[in-house]
Amino acid sequence: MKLSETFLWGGATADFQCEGGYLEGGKGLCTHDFETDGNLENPRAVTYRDEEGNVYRARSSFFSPEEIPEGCEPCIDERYYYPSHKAVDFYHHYKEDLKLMGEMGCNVFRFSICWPRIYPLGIEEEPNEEGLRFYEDMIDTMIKEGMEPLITICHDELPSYLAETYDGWSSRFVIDCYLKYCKTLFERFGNKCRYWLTFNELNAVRGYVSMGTHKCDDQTHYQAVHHCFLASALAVKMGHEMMPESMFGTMYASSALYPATCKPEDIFTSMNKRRETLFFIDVMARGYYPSYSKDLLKRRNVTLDISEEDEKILKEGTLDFVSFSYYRSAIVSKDTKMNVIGGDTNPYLPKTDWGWAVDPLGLRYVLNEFYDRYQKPLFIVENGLGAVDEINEEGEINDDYRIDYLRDHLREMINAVVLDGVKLLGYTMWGPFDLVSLSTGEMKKRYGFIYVDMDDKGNGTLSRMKKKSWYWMKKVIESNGEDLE
Ligand code: BGP
Repeated sequence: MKLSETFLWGGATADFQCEGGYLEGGKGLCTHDFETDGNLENPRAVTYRDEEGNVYRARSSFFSPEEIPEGCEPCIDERYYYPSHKAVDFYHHYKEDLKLMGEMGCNVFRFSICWPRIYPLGIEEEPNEEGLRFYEDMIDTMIKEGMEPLITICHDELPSYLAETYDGWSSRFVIDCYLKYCKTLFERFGNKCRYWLTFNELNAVRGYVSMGTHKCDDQTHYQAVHHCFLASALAVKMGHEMMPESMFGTMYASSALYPATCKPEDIFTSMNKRRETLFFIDVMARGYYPSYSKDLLKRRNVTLDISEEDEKILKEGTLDFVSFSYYRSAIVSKDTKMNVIGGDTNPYLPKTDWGWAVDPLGLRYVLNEFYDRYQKPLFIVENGLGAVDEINEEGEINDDYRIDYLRDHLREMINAVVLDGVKLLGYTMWGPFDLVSLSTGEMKKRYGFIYVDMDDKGNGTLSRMKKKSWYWMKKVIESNGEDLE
């Protein structure tokens, strides 16, 4: 039951969920900087102002966001709390955090670069040197601590100027801005980084915060997604030319999807729903729009503007590996209403405090599904348990529930590799140190091996502390997955 000696073990983060320092180092505003906190009952929202100066909120949940009406502009209003502004201050704590990761034995670290730290507005001729220096030092630090970088070029965000001025990815012009940004990263970090992800979870995001589009309708969304497909393919092609050893992926929000019953209608619907989400990775991994997408787009009344040149671009820039997040699974029946990802609750599975079904076998299921489908190496770039952690009287955090979750998932991951023959490059656990939740904006939904002293409103000392799971994971990595007990 052995993983290969070159297997990569590490953690994964996103800039706006951990960095903070939102106006430091010459950084421009990012779409996430307008997003308030929230919780399960009160979703996160973007604050925006109308022409008379009145402030409103638009739900910015990445599954089903609300639009920002014409003539209104996103704004920052002092009555609200915006988690990305401070996050967990990784901007000033990265040396300490990376040291703790290195000490744990990690040999890879996934992080995203904040686009407006490099191009504050997105349209400048020259990049912001201070932003480049920040990431350069961070990369050098992780290499010194024994980790190789895995860079997400664009994690659900963009410079807000591109959103305000060009309506984000709905404009083809943003492809050029993205490519200029990629070229800068490849020139500067290409000799230190092998693995790159062009985007994060295109199959789950929509609307202003992630795509920079003010409208959220299907026509706007799928055209914007098409522009992301082109940007990804062009970046892959350029990356291969500039860095022959490089390998490119895109992060796909997985989650296993099962038919709710053995009724043929449920099974057929579940296959169709699965395709609606796999569509995003199908185009980027295979290099063309699959035949079923004609019907998928027709049902949504979407007519895409795709040229022959676009089709050629998609073919020439396919991904080298398929990377994905896996947290949960869901079921689908003929009557299920779902918005791309999601589905109904499986009565056979336990749930987390945030209602996510816990399904370790589902990880083995999707690993097999993706390897069969794409025949490309895979990379699990997010997995983990969001839970409330309590500090006991001895000042420790005994997060056995997290250890159980990870152990069960890692066991199935190893089964998929060793028994089923899936080719897997590595595993990066989501949020190795506690950070802000993407979906709810809370701090109390913690994933980390390392506790960060901070609450939902940003109060706390920001000090870091190892949880029990840190010691457990260290043993797992040391034994290359053989010691899971
Ligand atoms: C993924 C995102 C991450 C992350 C994770 C956990 O979809 O790529 O950014 O946050 O989900 O989700 P949450 O933070 O909502 O618990």
